[in-house]
Amino acid sequence: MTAPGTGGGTFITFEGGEGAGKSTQIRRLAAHLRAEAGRPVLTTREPGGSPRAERIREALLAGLAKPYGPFAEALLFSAARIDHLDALIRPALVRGEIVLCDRFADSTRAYQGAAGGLDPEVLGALEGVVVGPTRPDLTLILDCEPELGLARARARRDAGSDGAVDRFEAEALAFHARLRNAFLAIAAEEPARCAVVNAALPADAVEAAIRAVVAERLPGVLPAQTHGRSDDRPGTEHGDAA
Ligand code: Z5A
Repeated sequence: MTAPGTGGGTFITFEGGEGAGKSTQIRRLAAHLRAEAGRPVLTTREPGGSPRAERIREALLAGLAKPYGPFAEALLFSAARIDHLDALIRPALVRGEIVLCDRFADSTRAYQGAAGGLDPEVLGALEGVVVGPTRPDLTLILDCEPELGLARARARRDAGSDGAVDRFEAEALAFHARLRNAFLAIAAEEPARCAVVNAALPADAVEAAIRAVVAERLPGVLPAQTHGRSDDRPGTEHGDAA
């Protein structure tokens, strides 16, 4: 069940477009797993996760690499990923923990590859070098219309203190449509690893769907009888980056 390169741990990634609900659902699944799975759960995110990778995140989301093109951006995302894997993800997996990561290598394929125009062969080679054997056991692709995700992200921004639109959110709708198709294509190419979840549904329904997928695909992780919704309380096992 556990993928090679993940030690004794379990590596689950969340992917999808902006505002699809990845952060929301990671919090909910983490709370549930902490209550039910009996193993430590680490939540983290990309770009970022480790202190050095978080510094690269700031530069990327501020758009500092954009003028250099998608290959330079892919290299910077990769540099952040190397540190994140070495400093946080691999040690946690070796300790036997469940790692829930908000975005991972599929985001590079979708954003810098399919939507950004970078050659898939170049990206594939880069991913092989950067990720090596540490592949996710399960990737949940949260899918919804880009208009809906962007509206959610906008509403969250309007309601909060952070009014900044980041480098990727500012792209045209056609870019976000290409992204959606790219994530769906990844799921179609790798059905054993990926599961598409309808993220347009209310958050409780999305949570129930995710629990069902986790129970079915990773039966050793989540007891099958505990599908239902959690109370969304945040976990406290680690200083969560996501
Ligand atoms: N990027 C890249 O280009 N290449 C790479 O290799 C990697 C990343 C790793 C990271 O931004 C950016 O980096 C990202 C891709 C690029 N592009 N952008 N922008 P980020 O981490 O800041 O943002 P994000 O990953 O796109 O996440 P997000 O915008 O924060 O969205 P989310 O986590 O999917 O959604 P959320 O925060 O859970 O929910 C958004 C709002 O909707 C919030 O108010 C929720 O309460 C609400 N919500 C959530 N679910 C629902 C449902 N089901 N119904 C109604 N409302 C909901």
